[in-house]
Amino acid sequence: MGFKVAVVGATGNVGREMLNILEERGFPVSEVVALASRRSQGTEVSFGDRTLKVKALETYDFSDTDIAFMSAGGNISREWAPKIGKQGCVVIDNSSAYRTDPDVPLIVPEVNPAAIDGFTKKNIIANPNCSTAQMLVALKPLHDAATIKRVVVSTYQSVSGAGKEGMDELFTQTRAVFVADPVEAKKFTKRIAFNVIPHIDSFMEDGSTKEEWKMVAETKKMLDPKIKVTATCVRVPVFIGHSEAVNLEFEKPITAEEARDILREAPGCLVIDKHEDGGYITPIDSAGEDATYISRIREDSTLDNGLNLWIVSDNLRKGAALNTIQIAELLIARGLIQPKQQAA
Ligand code: 11C
Repeated sequence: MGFKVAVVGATGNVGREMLNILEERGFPVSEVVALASRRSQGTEVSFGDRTLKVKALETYDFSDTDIAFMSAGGNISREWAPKIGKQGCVVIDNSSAYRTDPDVPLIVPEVNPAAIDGFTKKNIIANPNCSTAQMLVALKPLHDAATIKRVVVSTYQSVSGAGKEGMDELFTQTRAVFVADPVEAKKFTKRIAFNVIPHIDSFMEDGSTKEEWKMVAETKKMLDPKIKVTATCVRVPVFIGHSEAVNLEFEKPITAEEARDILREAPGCLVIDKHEDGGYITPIDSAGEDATYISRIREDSTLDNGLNLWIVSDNLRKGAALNTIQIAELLIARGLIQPKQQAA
């Protein structure tokens, strides 16, 4: 059994990672098609030891394709996802375009797998924002055990979240600082090399940013609408791996030792929590890995039932490409999709 799959946005950071992960995990494909906008047509991308020539999204016929993994930005998704879905191809969309649509499931397989069954309304499934996905992988088992009331999270987000241009800007600025060239900020609003910027995505009316709002809205949709979330999202000069300092208030008592034991058994989680020099995870350790890592688990004595955690994951993998492929694996595992070519 093999599925014909298309990767839309195949030349971007996340698109390339999707191709890597499809191949690494041995996803059952009969054919893989790399798509991007017309101006990238003919560019070559790797799929295992093969090279795929990128085709133009605008002229591609999705009627015999089973799954489209989309990561080409919100505007492309808003225009194309409904058209692709109507052609009977299931869209798994990495943009923010459909995440709060009540007719579109927003899925992290370790968190809310059963919600995927509602995908047939639009044939679209949304993949959450990277900072929410990794946080919820760690929070879900703790919520099941002791019911989270409130989350206070500060993020330390790598430049790869802003795409290849973000990575290039950190590299170019760092080099410019060393060779005493003028430092130019184009992609980010201020210099990112040797700096941190408390601003990701656009500003909202209440003074928060869209990235912070996404962490609130997506947590409520996937985990529990009753949970209160407040977030501060910060860009840091790290290439890959988002980190999060998370403070949790629970309804029921839970000790750090209990939380550590729960997280050690939880799907997708890896606890690295030795109380010694280097006994914790940093973003550079998470790059290229699938796990959501949890360190610095400790009780917060300023709350009745409070815990602090440090959560780190590769934002291009669990935060984006890996989670979209896991969503497709979930569709198959739940018997919700069959290859068109086999059914015909
Ligand atoms: C960042 N989290 O690090 C963003 C990237 O809504 O999918 C992903 C934006 C999104 O800049």
